[in-house]
Amino acid sequence: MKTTFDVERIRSHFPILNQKVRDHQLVYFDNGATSQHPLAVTDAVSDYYNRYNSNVHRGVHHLSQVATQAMEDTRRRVARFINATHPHEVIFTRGTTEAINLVAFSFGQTFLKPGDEIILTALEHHSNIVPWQMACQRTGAILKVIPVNPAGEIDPGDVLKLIGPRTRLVTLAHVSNALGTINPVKEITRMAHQHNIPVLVDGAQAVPHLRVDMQEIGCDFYAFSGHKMYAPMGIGVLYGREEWLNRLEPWQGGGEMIETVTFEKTTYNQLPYKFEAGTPDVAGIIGMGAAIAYLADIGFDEAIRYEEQLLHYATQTIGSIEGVTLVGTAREKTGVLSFLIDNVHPYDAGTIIDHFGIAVRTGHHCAQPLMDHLKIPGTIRASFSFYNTMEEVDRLVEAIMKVKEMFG
Ligand code: 7TS
Repeated sequence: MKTTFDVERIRSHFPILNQKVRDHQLVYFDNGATSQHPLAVTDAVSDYYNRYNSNVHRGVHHLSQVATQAMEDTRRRVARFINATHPHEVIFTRGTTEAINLVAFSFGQTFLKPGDEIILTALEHHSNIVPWQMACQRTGAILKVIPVNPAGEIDPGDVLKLIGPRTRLVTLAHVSNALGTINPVKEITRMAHQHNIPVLVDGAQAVPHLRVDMQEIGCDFYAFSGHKMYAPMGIGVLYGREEWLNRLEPWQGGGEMIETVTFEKTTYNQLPYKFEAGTPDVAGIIGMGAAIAYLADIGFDEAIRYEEQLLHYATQTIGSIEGVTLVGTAREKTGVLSFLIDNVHPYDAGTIIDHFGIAVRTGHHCAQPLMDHLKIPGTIRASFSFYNTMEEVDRLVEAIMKVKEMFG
């Protein structure tokens, strides 16, 4: 298959890819779990530690000012990247998980009462299930689940059926980590808003593969992780619409989130600092800024198109192997190919595939309710990045043939 995307040049930016694993050139198909990092990101992080490491917001001294400036530049860059209205709608968190927990805690505390309802889908990652269950335990609210069809799609009509007078929030993944389905988040947000219900979107698997635009989607909250989009581990973002963030109480107390403190009373800082208690991960934030700049440098739109071709090629080649069943065949998909091999447990298949130096993930992908819904124990999941190649897909095809031979 022909493509104009210069993948060899891109690969040279990722030194980790150039290594042998079990005597084979590494094929890294576990990008859904975490992506690798270009030199632009690791250089930015080491530059921070080597040249201007300092705590932010607290010092009048030079280094502190430089670090603070770099952090706030990144906040503006993130805001532009996702088309937020204001930089202060970008809250830095440890990742998607923490971002969702923040909303589940703060929103739950103020807005959930016994018998209230949270709507979510059957294909959520545990990170977008468990925090809501915990909020329900604290408040007496309950969860309502949007079903998934055998292709791995949700029907917006089902959302409408579930919305009722007690619905307080709708939450769903933009892209399923287990199946790759792109959910109709814009349409669902519009439906929820017609009933004045806020929407949280888990964008962990979307941000690396799609252009996400807060104005276009229209959602009230959007969570994502740096480490799945070429930025360091331990940094992530909660986008929140200003009016919603202003209505929520802080969820952690500490330095930086306050305006004044006495033993009698504390008043809180303005956005975004109200939600950023304690010393932030400045290096991670700077690395995230570098990752976004990197995506712009390589031509993110072209990279996205290339990933589409890659997924298409993998779907065709792997999907046509006899005895392989694709799991998740939604019309709109990105990033992920999940499959099963007849009579082979996903774990055994993954172990053999690893012997060929190919990193895939096997299991329930932190989406156990989805696996139960589909009545399968798990899947083998190849998840892609723009640094993967068609030849690597061919290597996976060969490895699958070997698995079949061994279990034949
Ligand atoms: N939401 C989705 C849709 C995810 O895919 C993940 C991580 C998370 C939330 C949690 O992100 P974190 O960065 O806070 O951990 N997904 C996966 C995965 O598919 N394999 O490993 C982690």
